[in-house]
Amino acid sequence: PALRARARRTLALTAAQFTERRTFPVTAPDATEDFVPNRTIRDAKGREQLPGDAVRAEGGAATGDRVVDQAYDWLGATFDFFEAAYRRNSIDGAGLPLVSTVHYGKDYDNAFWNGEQMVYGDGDGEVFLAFTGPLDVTGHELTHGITQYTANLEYYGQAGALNESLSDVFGSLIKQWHLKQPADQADWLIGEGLLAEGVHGVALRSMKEPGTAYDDPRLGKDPQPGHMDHYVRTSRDNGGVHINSGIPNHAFYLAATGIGGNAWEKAGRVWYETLTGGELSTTVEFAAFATETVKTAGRLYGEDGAETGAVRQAWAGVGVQA
Ligand code: ASN
Ligand code: ZN
Repeated sequence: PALRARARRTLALTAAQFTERRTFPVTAPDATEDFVPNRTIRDAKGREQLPGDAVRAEGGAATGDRVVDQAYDWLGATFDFFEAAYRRNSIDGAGLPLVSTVHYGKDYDNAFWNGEQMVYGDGDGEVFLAFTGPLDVTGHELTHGITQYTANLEYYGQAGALNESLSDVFGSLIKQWHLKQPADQADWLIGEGLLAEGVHGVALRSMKEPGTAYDDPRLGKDPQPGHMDHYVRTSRDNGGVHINSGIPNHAFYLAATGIGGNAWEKAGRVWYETLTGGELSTTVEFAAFATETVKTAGRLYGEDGAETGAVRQAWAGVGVQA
């Protein structure tokens, strides 16, 4: 895959590739403007020390360590998605090198963006499998980097829940794009395949039905609301950033399925331009974010456009006044 990706980027496009690229309507195909990722995978070898030893650089051969190679491939898929769908060149829009450290800690049950790079635990094998497995988890963490370089949303309360939701939105869109699934065929799950066998659940979160992803003695029940009526006021989890993100997550699901077609094309573009457009305050709350998505949709598709109507309805559907 590395070789193929390199060849595609450095050689002139064939007619078939030209056509393939044309399926993304956002930019004119231009081989000379192709962006190229610069990935490094590092290995913490079971310690909680960053950044760890470099084990695979851009263009390097597969290592045979499934976790290393998966991290490399999913970084590539995520980079390719932002280029193809929104013509974005990496996390900062200017080709920032992508660094991921794997095998972080022992039985470490999480993955995160630390402000500079992505970090993945192997999971404990009892509740969680390796966090490098699901593509949307990599998409989620890398999107935290994009948010940091753009709207820089405070990681607390409603702004934090929006920060979390944007990572879920683009994490899911990357997976949908990779699988070529239109909105009505996608599972809208985050972290499907991450839960070990025997855990009663399907994923970490569900954008389609927040609150239904798992219910297991070891994990508790998925705490996400999908409507403002069930907004959770808590000081835990940075004011519920991974909890109340269910509300804007579900709004995105409603907008994307209301519009129809491929979610990354229209609904995704509205959310992407809202995130990167420079109009959001770092402490923006749900209502102001919703208003901004409606403005963005109006600009892209017309104030009376069906797409804009779907965005308005989506926020109304989760009890947020846009
Ligand atoms: N996986 C989590 C996230 O990206 C880690 C965290 O809460 N910082 O949101
Ligand atoms: Zn997150």
